[in-house]
Amino acid sequence: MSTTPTAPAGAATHQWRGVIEEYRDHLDLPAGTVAVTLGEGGTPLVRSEWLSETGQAEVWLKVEGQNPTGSFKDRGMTTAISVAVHEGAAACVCASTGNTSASMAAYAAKAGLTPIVLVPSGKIAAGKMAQALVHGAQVIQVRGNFDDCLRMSRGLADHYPVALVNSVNPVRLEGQKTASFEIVDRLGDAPDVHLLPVGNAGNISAYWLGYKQYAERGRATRKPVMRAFQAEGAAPLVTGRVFPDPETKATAIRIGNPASWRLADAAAAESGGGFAALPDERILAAQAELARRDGVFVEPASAAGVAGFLQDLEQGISYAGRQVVVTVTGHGLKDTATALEWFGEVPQVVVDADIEAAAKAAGLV
Ligand code: AN7
Repeated sequence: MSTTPTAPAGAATHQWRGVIEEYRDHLDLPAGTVAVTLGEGGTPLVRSEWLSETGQAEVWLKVEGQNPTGSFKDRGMTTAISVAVHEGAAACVCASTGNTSASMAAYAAKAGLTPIVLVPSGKIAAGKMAQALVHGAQVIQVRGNFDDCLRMSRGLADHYPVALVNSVNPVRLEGQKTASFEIVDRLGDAPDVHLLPVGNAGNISAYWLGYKQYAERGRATRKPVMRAFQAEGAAPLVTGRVFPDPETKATAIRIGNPASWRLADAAAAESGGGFAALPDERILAAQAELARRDGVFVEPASAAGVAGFLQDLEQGISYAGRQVVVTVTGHGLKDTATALEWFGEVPQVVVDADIEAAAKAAGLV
């Protein structure tokens, strides 16, 4: 009999083992599921002095870009791919605005599954496309948006022998809810408020599931208010209506008809929270300011929680004295093209190989 060890024999006991082994007792997975892991989870909770001062609050960033493929998707992909392997799948499929496909491709590679990816043509960031291709995915670009891709992805899984690993697969939420566990384990209890971006709405649903379970199991004494943000051009949860042609520079959340709409509405309602929309300019400004003030470089969509916090303050919503966690969902290196647009023309300071010239260019003299 062969078993797949998830850590080398003799590894230090404090070495993080990935979310399945760290939290298996709290996850609803088939008995005997062997973890396909890249060491996801265990991401930093970084205190933001800038946002704390601005809001007279205690604000923490849950930095999900530190996951193996650079986004929170890895938490749900370790569970989805592990269960797909357990059930005997040979291939897997997902629709994606980029991060799910990057993550699925990596975990499929690790597991020896064939990854098939459906993405909206021309609408995913270059870094994410590179990840999917480099990990060996069959990338199919669809003339349509994410919602079309998801419909096709479901159809392929219905008619062909491929496992669907979008977050409509509940096993994805099992993995993603571990972010709530980590936050409670680190802070000692649930925060007062949790802010995050929302697109297809799997993540807010998973966080809420995690917070509820930890409270039920006595690991937390309370549950946070869940408040989530969309781009104005793709804001179905805010308006209550499908966006047939979603549009935003935050391509990760360019989604007009979220699959987990009902669960997201329930999370907002049960927690006493809600949804708000942001203009792209606010999202991009928050991305830039977060990078400069806190040293945390996130992709545009990932800054929506930060932009939402600032917009709320401007609109008179007070966070004073509250403990607030903001999830920043993915790494800034995923989409350098949009980030460099901050500068218009990218600054090019070129000097001769001369110390004086560098000192002058740097403004030291
Ligand atoms: C960085 O990759 O939907 O509300 O196909 O990549 O759980 O969808 C990505 C979503 C937020 C929204 N931030 O999360 C996909 C995809 C980033 C993201 C979201 C996404 P959900």
